[in-house]
Amino acid sequence: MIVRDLAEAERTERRVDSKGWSSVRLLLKDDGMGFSFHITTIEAAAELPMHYKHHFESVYCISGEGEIEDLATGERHQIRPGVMYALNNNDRHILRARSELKLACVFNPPVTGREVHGPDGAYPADPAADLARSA
Ligand code: 9YT
Repeated sequence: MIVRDLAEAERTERRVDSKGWSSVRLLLKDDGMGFSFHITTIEAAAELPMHYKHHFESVYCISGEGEIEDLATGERHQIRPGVMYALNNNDRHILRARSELKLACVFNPPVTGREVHGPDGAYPADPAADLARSA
């Protein structure tokens, strides 16, 4: 069994800060669960274009208000506590925070540690995960 405390994890390398967001990665690839699990904070007024080309992500809103725009269709969905979105098509999107957002996020394949977005809005592919898929 794995038990971790968010407040403790926040004081370790599990906390990753980037422009407009920070994330505490409570579960990572090396935990062997097949997914990673993060508690992410998006700053109020942040506008984040993202495109997880190599990962599926599912996001549950714990607190705060914002919206997600699907860049393929232009559709905008309101984000508020209780709402979940899943990027099941590696969807290109923009996340806008009207107030600070607290989100619980799951990535498959799991992120390995310190990933932040590249200029294309993606996290790098895990070469080991690619090998496993093609085997
Ligand atoms: C919602 C989202 O994707 N925010 C960026 C950070 C990401 N959730 C992460 O790495 O935890």
